[in-house]
This record gives sequence, structure tokens and C-alpha cells, in this order.
Amino acid sequence: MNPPQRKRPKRQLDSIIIHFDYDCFYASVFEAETPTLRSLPLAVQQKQIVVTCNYEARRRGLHKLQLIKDAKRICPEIVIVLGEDLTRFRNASKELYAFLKAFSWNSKVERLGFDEVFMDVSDLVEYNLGTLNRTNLSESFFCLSKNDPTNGFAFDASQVAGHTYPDSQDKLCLDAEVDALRLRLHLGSHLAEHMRHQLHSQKGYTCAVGVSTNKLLSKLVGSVHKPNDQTTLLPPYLPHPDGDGIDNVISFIDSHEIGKVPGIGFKLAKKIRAHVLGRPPEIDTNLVYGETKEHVLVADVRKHVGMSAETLEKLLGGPGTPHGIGLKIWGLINGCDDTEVGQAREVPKQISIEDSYIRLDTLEEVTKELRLLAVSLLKRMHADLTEDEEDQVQNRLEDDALGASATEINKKRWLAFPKTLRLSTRPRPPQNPDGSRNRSFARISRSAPMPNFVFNLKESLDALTDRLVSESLIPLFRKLHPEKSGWNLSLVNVAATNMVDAANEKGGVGRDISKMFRRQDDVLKQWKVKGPDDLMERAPNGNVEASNEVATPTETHRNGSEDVPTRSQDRGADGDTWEYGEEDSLGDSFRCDECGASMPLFAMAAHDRWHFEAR
Ligand code: TTP
Ligand code: MG
Repeated sequence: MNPPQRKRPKRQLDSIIIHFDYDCFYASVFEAETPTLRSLPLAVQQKQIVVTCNYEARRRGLHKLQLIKDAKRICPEIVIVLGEDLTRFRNASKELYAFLKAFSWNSKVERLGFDEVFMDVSDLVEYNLGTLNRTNLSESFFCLSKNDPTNGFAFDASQVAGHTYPDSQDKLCLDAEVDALRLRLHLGSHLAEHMRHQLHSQKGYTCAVGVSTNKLLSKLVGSVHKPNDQTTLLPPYLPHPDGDGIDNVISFIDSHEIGKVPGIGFKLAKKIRAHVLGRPPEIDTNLVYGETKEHVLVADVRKHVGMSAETLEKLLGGPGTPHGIGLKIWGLINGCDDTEVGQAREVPKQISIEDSYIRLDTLEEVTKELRLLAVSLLKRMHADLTEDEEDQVQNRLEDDALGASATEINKKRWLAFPKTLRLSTRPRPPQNPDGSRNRSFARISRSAPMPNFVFNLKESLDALTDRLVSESLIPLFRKLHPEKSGWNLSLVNVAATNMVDAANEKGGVGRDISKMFRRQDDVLKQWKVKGPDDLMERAPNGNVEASNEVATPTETHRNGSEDVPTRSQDRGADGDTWEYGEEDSLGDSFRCDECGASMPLFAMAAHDRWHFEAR
């Protein structure tokens, strides 16, 4: 028997989770815009890198994160499109997310990066389980709407839709007592298939889909059959009481390299591998994504002498890692993940815009760049945080009651107010005596209350930008870099954070623009600051952050870009732990100092190696 500390964590088996991963996402966005591209080998370029390519190109030997010059050599007929501007990907991601979300009853639909979505469909499955005719499972009907019993599709509940792990397609024996979990997974798989087909026929996108009982397993199992396919992890999910303790979850997860487990990032995997091997593993420099030559499988880790949550805590815990990391990782390598699928949000948690620079070291240049970033930020705030007025008449009535002219009413209204403006920079470390320079991803930041004037929809963008730069961003910059010169920045980021839904504002103030301007001073009064110096303190991670009522402790490390949830780590992220819902800890895009290519942090190590090899 296992010693008590090796006890396997308990698995929660109540939920049915579907994970969607759009196939070659950036390339698909271009294909959706221009369908004739579908039959051609297509690569999306950012600086000198193929960030992704379609399957036609992959058939001809191209792959993600390849140098453009190699791609051209291998496939001279390759069609290359530029993917530096993320707007079209962001928009497509939002559109597809909205499409999938429309199927949800409980709104537990969470985006991860631009191209992955988790859905908790437990309620839909449970409802349909209740209406099944157990004596005739093969002629079932899956109802998609509680209000309309005809809205749905016919399906065979005795079978799984798509592939399974393990690879068996036995029909459920109708006479035998039907395993309840298996039946729920069947239903989940049919719903997944239906949604996949709808996504394809109505939006033109294909994806790889996984169905299981938690986020970890659904994501992992979804990548078993790629592209344009789906896989369901079949029960048993618990070991047979008299058996050897191996169930499908364990046998599935055991075969993965430790660094491929979502939530076990590059650094954690490195430590675990070294612990299990008793030495650092050999790195294969020819492999992309920082893979190792020697694979350390989950099974090797799980069965390693003395392995337990406590051992992992001792090994991985310490400054920079959250408390309970051992238990969390022990859970993951046993197939347990109790992270909830996040509730759908109407508005992003934050909006941030950034750019990176080979050299940025004068105030004049900084001012110019801040202006460009401020324009983008304001445009994004308008695009993402405002909506068209639907109820003009109602507003007019209210407006008249307040004694204002109806003509003042703007056609847009704010959905949410970011209450904090944050400026972050990444100073370039000084040169070493040998002329080399250490790579640093450390950002420093300062925050201040978002000035009220930015919410004025009647003011011109130019005027708002000027004020934002001169009244807020430059002062923040001076606080961040008090020295007149001597700094050299490789990145500048401006962000609107601390989002408060307008609908949650007292009395729904924010839903009505005309009232908002009359009351905004009241609404935002609590965020007013007496003197910026009062606000600053050193955050635990060494960053300088604002600490007014606005800032929450977690914000000190929430520097990052986009309203994009965390990127997946399954390609060897360079981060530590992966919290599914935690935005932007890995969602940042980083730019290579050498060629300026922009990429997620996880691609940096591989990218560096390419430079090394290309020299
Ligand atoms: P991925 O999911 O890694 O790739 P993909 O969706 O293109 O391909 P697959 O079918 O294998 O899932 O990344 C999603 C998008 O992120 C991808 O389309 C392009 C972008 N991306 C970058 O911008 N830089 C990178 O380094 C990588 C790996 C991806
Ligand atoms: Mg993908």
C-alpha cells in the first residue's frame, strides 16, 4: 500500500468540460477572410518568423515558429501574409467566442489566449440526461434550449461522437447498468461535435476538441486527434478498488512529458526533471519550443521514490511560487484540476497596449511613443468598452427630466470604466564588460487613477490623447524614471485596468452617458488622489506600483498586454505555474531584441536558439 503522503488526490467527476482549440488560428483568420487561400500553402509572418501556417503548408514540411527563409526554401510556392497587426485575430477570437458562448446556459465559457475556449456544459448535459429514454439510447434528442424543445439535434447516446481515449468504440450495452459518467461524457461528446460542425458551417473555422471532466484533461485529450477532430477521455476515471490503481486518467496523463502538462511551465518542469533524473536533462538544441532530448514522463515523476505533494512543495516552493504549489502539481500529475471554467465576461478585465523598441532613450522619443500608445489605448477602450445606444427614447426622457437637451445625447455608452491607468516599461539591462547584455523580462510600473476626461465621448480623439499624454502619462513616466537620461527602454506598455462594469455602478449610472458626465466626479471621487507621491510603494516583486484603493495585491504582478487570457503552455512555456483564469501573466507578447519579432514569452527560448543557429 502507498504511504499516506502519496495518497492520490480526489477527483471531482461532476462536471463535463469541453475544450476547443482552433486549428492554425492566425492562418484560419486569413482563410476566413479570403477563402481562396484555403487550398494554398499559407504562412503567417511576424518579422522573420512563421508564427503559424495552414495544414496545406504543414503537409509540405512547414511548421510553426520556423524562419521565413527556411519556409521559402522548403516550400518556394508558399503564400506569406503579414500577421503583425493583431486586430483581425482579436476580432475573430471575440466573434468565435461569442458564437460558442451562445450555446451555453450557465455562461461558464472561458477564453484562453486568442484560440482556445473552455466550456463547462455540465448543466446542458444533466438536463438532457434527464430526458433520455434509457431503453432506446440510439434514438435520442439533444435539446439545446429549455424554452424550445424542438431546438436541438438527434443523436445516438449509446455511442461516443468522435475519437476516444483509449481508442475503443464499444457501444454501450443497453442491458447492463449504464455507467452514469460514461453516459454524461457521451452527451458531452455529441454536443461538442454539434458545436464543432456549427462552427465550421457557420463561421468557417475548424478546431481540435477535447471532452472530459476538468480543464486539464479536456485540454490534453483534445490534442490527441488534431486537426479538425475531437477526443473524449473514457471512464473508468477511478481505479477499480481491487485493481492495480490504474485507470484511464492515470494511463492517459502518465504518458505525457512533464513539461507538456498545462500548469507545469518551463521552469517548474526543469526542476522536476532534474529531481527525477538526479541531474539536468540533456537539451536537444534542434528541437523547437525548448523541448528536452530526454523525456521525463508524468509516470516517472508520479512513481519516483518519495514523490508526494510535500516533496513537490519542498522542491518547487519558495519565493515567486504560490503557496501550495506542491499540492497543485501533485494534483495535476494525478489528473486532478479543480479550477472552475471562468464566467463569460462582457468586457475585458483590462486593456493594454504595448510596443517594444531596439532603442528608446530620449524623452522626446518616449513622448512620441506614448502618444501612439495612448491613441491605440483610447481606440481600444472605445471599441471594447462602449456599445451603441439601443434605447435612445428612454435616454431622451431621462435626459429631459434632468433638464438637458436631447441633442447632447451621444450614440455610444460605456459598458465599463477602467479606474486605473498603468504605465509599465522594461528597462534594458546595462551592457556587461564583454559587450554582451543579459536578457531581462522585468518590467516596472506605476499607476494612477484614470482621468475622468477620457470617458468624454464628445471630445476628439486627438484632444483626449494630448491630455492623456501630458497630464497623466508623462508625469507617470517621470515617476518611473526620475533620471533625466541614462535609461534605455526595450518596451513601453500603457494599460487601462481595474475594470468596473457600468451596470454595477450605483443606479446604473454608467449606462447613461449624459447622466454619467454629470455624476462622474461623484462616481469616481473615491479614486481621486491627493498627491501622486502618496501612492507609490514597492511591490513584493520589486516593481513599483500604485497602492491606492484601486490596486489589489494581485495587480502588482499583473503587468501585461491585451485582454487576452493566458496563453497555453503546452508548447513549453517559459513561465512558472499556469493559472487557467489568470490573465496576462503569460499573455504578454515579447519582442526579440535582435530582430524585433513579437511573440509570446514561451516562444522566446526557441527563437533565441534560431538566432544562435542562424549566425
Ligand atoms: P497555436 O495554438 O500554437 O498554433 P495554431 O493554432 O496556429 O496551430 P495548431 O493547429 O497546431 O493549434 O497558436 C495559436 C496562434 O498564436 C497561432 O495561430 C499564431 C500565434 N502564435 C504566435 O503569434 N507566436 C508563436 O510563437 C506561436 C506558437 C503562435
Ligand atoms: Mg491552435
